[in-house]
Amino acid sequence: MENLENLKQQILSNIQQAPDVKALDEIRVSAMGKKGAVTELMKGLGALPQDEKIETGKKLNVLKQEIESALSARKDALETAELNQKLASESVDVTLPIRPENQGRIHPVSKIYEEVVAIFGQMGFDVAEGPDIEDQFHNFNALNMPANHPARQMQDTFYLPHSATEPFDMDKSYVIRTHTSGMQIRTMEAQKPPIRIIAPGRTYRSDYDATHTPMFHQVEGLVIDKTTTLAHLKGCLYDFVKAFFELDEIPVRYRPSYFPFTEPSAEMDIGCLKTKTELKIGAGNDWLEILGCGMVHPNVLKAGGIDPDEYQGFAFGVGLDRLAMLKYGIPDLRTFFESDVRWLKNYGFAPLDFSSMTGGLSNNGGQTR
Ligand code: 2NM
Repeated sequence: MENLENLKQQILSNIQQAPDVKALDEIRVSAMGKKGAVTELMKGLGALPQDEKIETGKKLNVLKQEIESALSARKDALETAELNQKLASESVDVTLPIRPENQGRIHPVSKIYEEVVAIFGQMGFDVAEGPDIEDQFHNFNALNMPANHPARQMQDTFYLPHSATEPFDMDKSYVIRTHTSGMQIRTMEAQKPPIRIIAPGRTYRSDYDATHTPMFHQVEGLVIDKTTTLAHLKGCLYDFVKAFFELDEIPVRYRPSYFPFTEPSAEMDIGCLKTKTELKIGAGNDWLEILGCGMVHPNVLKAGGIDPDEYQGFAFGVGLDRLAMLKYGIPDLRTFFESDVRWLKNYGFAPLDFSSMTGGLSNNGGQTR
């Protein structure tokens, strides 16, 4: 039985030295497989005399158990080592600074939002943010648009069911706001003049083409005091466009217009030069519509709980997405909301370049956007 001891030493030593799980399995087969060394010895038992058969059989069984436990211990050790190696090679050092080319980007609309808030913030406006879901009073009635008012049909409104159990009734239903004007009403309800706020946010209308998306962004403004006039409106909006386009002078003009919530109402254009390939703002013989505005209608003041004989004010509304297209030369509005990271890499902004009136509005920290 010296042979058996040698065989055991040989197999156990092979097991100890197996470099990986695959080699270990080959050792197992060569010892315990159908034609393995130990299996062959088991087969040979039958030819032995009875007493030797029992003796050798016991030894072989002990040997098999020893081999099996050595195999299993080695397998555990190899698997643990493999896993550790894999974990080590795939580990990420989260404390490393990010590569600039992999850094996230700020969406152009977010950038414009910050810019507009910075400009009006410096003029002393507060920011009023509110719900995307509005009741009909704040979205329409209070804005001088009673039920059946033609302007209510003009707007391609998205209606929400008022109740899951009652039959659908358009006049009782909620809407997702078609403009942020509801916030102007909420502000009038909540505080006494003087009021000086902007209401930025998401707005929704059922419309989709190169210049319209069903969700878009707006900033509306409202100023109310005892002596607020159209001259204040003009001065405020002129300062805004100059600051926004970062120009010392811009030609502007006001065209008469119509909104149910203002009287008189106007649209503001800025001077520009349109060529086949370029749009240059602040010079040239062309005009570009930039925003809508007017003096708040007495009915709107009344709806907000403000006495129109004592107070008056101006309001305006501007589309942020359109401003982003103009300022940063982005041709198709639909691409704004496709969540394409390549688009964002091209048109987005570095995260830490905050817009401010002193630090630079569209400043990019020297990085290309
Ligand atoms: C615009 C154009 C003109 C506007 C009016 C009001 C309110 F609530 F004060 F009456 N909010 N926003 C307004 C006025 C909005 O958007 C093109």
